Amino acid sequence: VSGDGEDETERAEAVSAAHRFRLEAEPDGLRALSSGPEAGNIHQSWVVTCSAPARRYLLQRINTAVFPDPDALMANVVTVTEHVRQRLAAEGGDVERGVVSLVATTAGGWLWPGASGPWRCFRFVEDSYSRATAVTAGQSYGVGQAFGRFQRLLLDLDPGALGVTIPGFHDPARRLAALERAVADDPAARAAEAAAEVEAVLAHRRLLERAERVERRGQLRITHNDCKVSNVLFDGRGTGALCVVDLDTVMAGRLAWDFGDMVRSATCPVGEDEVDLSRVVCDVDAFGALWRGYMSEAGGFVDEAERELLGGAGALVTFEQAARFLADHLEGDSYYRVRRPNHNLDRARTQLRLLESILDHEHELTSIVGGGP
Ligand code: GN1
Ligand code: MG
Repeated sequence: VSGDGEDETERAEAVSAAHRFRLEAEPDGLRALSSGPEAGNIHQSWVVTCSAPARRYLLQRINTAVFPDPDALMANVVTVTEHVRQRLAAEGGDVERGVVSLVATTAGGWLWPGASGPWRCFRFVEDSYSRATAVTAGQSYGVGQAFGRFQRLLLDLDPGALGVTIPGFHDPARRLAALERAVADDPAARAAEAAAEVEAVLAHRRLLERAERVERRGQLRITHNDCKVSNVLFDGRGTGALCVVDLDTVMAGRLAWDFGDMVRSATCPVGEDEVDLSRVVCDVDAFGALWRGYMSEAGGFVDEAERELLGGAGALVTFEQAARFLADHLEGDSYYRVRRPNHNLDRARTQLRLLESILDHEHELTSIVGGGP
């Protein structure tokens, strides 16, 4: 049975793909993830179910417009998941559910070349769930803890061991230049209509100084680079976070980009798609919980220079994300999946509102962290 938003050709390809991986049983169910926190904005994902024995898998068709080198992408995912698994085993952690694991193709690789793009497959992390937003202090704590742990488990992997899957990924100056280019070229004829939002983003240009500071003072580590709430799996058997997912942008980077993304995502009770801007606020208590959760894992390795950059990181990454959504709107929605007209414009407005709220509270945030913006 086709679910919501499924396309027949896509589905047929997904069915073929399901048979190209070494599943532990015959697949008998297939469902597209087209909405909800698991769906993501980039790849197309499907859940494959088997009943004898009961197993679930996550099948994904990689978006090669965003990730032009899927082999290099998979090499990173393999390196990272193997390293995290070893580290978890060494410290008596949950090897089964504390890290995602890939399933090989019947040919022995990690990708099956479908007609519309390369496919990969993960084992489903059982009794786990993802959330679009963190609405309790415990959930914000869990987000900080999960990404902090992930960084900690990768401390002894050489950043040079990973390829660059997207060059200049966290680089607000580059993102702002792309926005200005999109305004000038105006390929979808939307610039006039979005002039107020463009102006609002450009008005925060001074935040670029923070980006320079992050690059200059923060040491190069392995970071996740997409630290949003929906990339954390929570434990369905108990409370708290289990692990992080979406390892496509794990690369050498600075802690401030990760922590800033956590602030952007885990201190606001509503998500990026919210249209009621009155609900878009940065909650200082949620920030406090996020910080405590993060430091419960990262307290042992964050150095003084890095720590000073974290209080101002939320505003910086929210600014960067506003520029990215707005540029994509002006470019005709070629990057992020959209589900309605002006979706990326709405997302940019939400980020702008959140940015204002973070800046309003920045005094309180920096006093929790120590250091300045
Ligand atoms: C994308 O893949 P997904 O949906 O988890 C994006 C992130 C953005 C995020 C905003 C490779 O993440 O950088 O912050 O959307 N990933 C990529 O929701 O661009
Ligand atoms: Mg994701």
